[in-house]
Amino acid sequence: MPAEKRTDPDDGTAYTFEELSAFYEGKFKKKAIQAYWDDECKPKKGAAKAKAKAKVKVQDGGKMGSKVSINEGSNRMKRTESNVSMASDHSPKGRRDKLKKKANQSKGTPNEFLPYLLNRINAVTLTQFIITSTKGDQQLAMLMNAIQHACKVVSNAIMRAGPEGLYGMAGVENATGADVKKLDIIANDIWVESLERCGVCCLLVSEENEECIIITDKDNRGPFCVAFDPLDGSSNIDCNVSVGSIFSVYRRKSPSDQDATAADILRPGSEMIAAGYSMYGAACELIITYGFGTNRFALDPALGEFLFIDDMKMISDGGKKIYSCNEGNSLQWDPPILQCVETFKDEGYAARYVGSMVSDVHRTLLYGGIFLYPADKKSLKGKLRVLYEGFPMAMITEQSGGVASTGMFQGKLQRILDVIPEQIHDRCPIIMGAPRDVNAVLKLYEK
Ligand code: AHM
Ligand code: MG
Repeated sequence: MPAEKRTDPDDGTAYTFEELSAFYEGKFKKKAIQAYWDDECKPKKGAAKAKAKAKVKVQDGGKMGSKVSINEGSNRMKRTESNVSMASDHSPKGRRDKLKKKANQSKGTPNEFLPYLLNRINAVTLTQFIITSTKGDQQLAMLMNAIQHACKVVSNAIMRAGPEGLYGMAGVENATGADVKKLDIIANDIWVESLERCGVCCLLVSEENEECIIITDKDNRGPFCVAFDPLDGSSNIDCNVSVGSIFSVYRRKSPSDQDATAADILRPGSEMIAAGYSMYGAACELIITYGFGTNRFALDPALGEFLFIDDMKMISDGGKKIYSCNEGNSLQWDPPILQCVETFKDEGYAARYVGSMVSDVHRTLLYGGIFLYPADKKSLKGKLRVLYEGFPMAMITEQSGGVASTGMFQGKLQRILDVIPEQIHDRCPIIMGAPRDVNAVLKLYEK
């Protein structure tokens, strides 16, 4: 026998008790739904209506600022506007709040679909962010778009690496003497091709190329010099552990009618106009700074778009107590580094080390603590490269509220961004993260 149906006066449709319960589940108490059914789903009037309303549960009231009520008006879900705070600026966060408010006021969308709207349609895409944040500088917008495109293509190559036979060594060495993997070469081709084709670069420096790539075609170049590590964390590529791409951007100083030279990029990190990194992890993320804070985006694979997540701000008290370094090198370290790591251990710090700079710094920015790749007795300049590892990560760390120092380097304690590289593949020691922890290391050096 078919189950009995009763007409819900809200929309004039007949429902079984199960259907009605499923619909109102989570919005009303079970008892209220049963009473409503037993009462033949009659519209509530006067005192009865007030009683029914009292049973109504405010749905998501604080967060979204909206209410649903049973038998109020002709809509199944009627929202009443309440105060929703809205940022007045045009930051991605402010824009998202604005869109949230708009979605909240929309008459037609049932509340249960709002999360879908907020996360997808109303999310600020990286493309929108690039257009607004570059403030009419079309060339910079072209560049940032080429960078986001390169990151998407590299991310896709990494995801397909297993089935397509892209793991393993390529059988050559790169500019800094490291063994090159197949994916290193693919990622480099993707970055070089994307940046050359966008038409706004005049000089590129890649970890994989010994010399600068100078763009000589005057009709297909622009003011930007870009240094990048197309796939950082090579040792992790073949075991599917997070790797990344890192980049820094300078505006050339030499006249635009001449070919750019290495001097256009051998400048302190403080002169960069933008920097960022992409992390190819369980999710693909892209972190960007123009020197006015740091913005974090995640790639939505279904849409093929990076969507804004949040501003990146380090936890003010230093966050989690984590130290991150390759302790296998400790026999080569100088006394202050040895001592600080021992102190961290004494103070109950946890050790975390992925071995991919992007992942280790990303975690440090989000959770707190300190990341170190210091100089040692064997490598007086450390391991990591200034232009496409140290500088961009230092700019992002500082813009997120952290500190980025070389420690004792070339006879003095230096801010990483003040280093002046002499060669495009120069290296420098790296100590970066929460002020609480980096300053503790610097104090040991000062002693
Ligand atoms: P790579 O650019 O050849 O991949 O080397 C850089 C990487 C960094 O991502 C990471 O912080 C460091 O090398 C790890 O080095 P180690 O294996 O000596 O700990
Ligand atoms: Mg690298």
